[in-house]
Amino acid sequence: MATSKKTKSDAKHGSNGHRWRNGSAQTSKPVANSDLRSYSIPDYRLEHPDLTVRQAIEKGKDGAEHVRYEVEGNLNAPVPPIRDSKYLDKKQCIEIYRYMLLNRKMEIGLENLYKQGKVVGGVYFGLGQEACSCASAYALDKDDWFAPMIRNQGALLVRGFGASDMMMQYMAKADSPTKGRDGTSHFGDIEKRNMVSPISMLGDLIPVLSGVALGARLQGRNIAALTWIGDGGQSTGVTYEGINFAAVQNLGLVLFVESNLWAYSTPSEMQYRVKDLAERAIGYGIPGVIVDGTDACQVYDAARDAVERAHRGEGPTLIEAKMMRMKGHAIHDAAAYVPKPMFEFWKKRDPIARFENYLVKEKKWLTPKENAELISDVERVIEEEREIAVNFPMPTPESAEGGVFCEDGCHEIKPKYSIPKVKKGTGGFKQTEAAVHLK
Ligand SMILES: Cc1ncc(C[n+]2csc(CCOP(=O)(O)OP(=O)(O)O)c2C)c(N)n1
Ligand SMILES: [Mg+2]
Repeated sequence: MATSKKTKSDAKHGSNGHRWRNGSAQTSKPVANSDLRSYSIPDYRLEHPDLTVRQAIEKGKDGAEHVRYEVEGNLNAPVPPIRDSKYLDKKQCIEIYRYMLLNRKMEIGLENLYKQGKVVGGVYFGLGQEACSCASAYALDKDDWFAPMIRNQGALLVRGFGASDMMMQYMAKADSPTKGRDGTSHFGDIEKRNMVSPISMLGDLIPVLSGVALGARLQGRNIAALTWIGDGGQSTGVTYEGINFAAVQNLGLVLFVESNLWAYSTPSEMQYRVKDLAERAIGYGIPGVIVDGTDACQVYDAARDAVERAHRGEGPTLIEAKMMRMKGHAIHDAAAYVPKPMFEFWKKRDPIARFENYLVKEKKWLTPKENAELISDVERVIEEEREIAVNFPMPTPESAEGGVFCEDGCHEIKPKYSIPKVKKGTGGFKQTEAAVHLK
């Protein structure tokens, strides 16, 4: 139970006001048992890392104060096994593994293109988050919708984009999804792949995806609308508004909170005080689930359950995926502020290495030879896609004047599923009684 006593650990971690995430520094009056409510947040993880990051302030030789982060906890904990999926069979697991490899190798390719000076702007990576991006998107049905964030390039591969699309986009080539008008990930595909373009303002995709689910419902369909938000981005007001809207309207929003421990250089300890972000679901009145974001089977199962809830018209689900952002914010950020032992801890939990071990050694669903062939096939595909992308021309200067203003039918919005049904007689409004005034 909570206590008002100052504990030893409070004093020790006082430098940034951080206290352990168990509310131990709060005071509360005793409450009668009948007043207590209980909620449950299913936690699929087979491991609960107990690492804590704290801020330390040091004085340099020049007398100036420098901020640095330290990590505490059991850094030598054994790596947990992959949890068997309730749903995935051998073929599906291998397919997800292949997408994760494509995701990883495409991003290595992008990093190389950047270093060769071929990329216009920056490059973002989802290193360490491939299971979260790929296995969640894999759980969608064809008619479902999704909207990726910067770390979810793997989801685009799952939904049918080629690595060359992303490569051309970063190089601003003429045949890129935005025809060279954007150098990063701001593109969608509402025609074929049901993909809403990423919005840079963190959290804004959540109400948009809720709106997509509402639009589909007005056309007679309950669909799942999947998007992701970071552990930093979930602090925004629009996140609350979007989830709450989906909650009260019972819309099929499937929201992955990517708890990757950092938001730029801010550790999650300085973003929120709840122990787990899935607890926020209680406040919204919707189900919340915790998964190990480095375990593709757990990610898939939680996503699939949420997708099926959405299809049944039962409303949104918040899934917190715990993992670590294994690179800096983008290519310009060396992440020097991250304590090295944290990288070492999470490197041992590499989602691809663990899934490989699961498929080859534990399940024996792939022989070492088949695995080596699969990896070299992925490398061949990425190399071919890279060649296509690199050799494609840049847009012609004249093309800049096209696609700026609307031309006839240039972005006609048609109902995707059917014409919305509007009840007769709902066009006007009834004269109601005057408002009630309490005296
Ligand atoms: C509303 C808003 N505030 C700030 C930013 C600038 N910004 C872009 S990414 C980022 C950090 C995001 O961290 P997190 O949400 O944890 O996602 P991660 O990068 O870890 O995947 C910030 C502050 C923004 N894009 N939108
Ligand atoms: Mg983050």
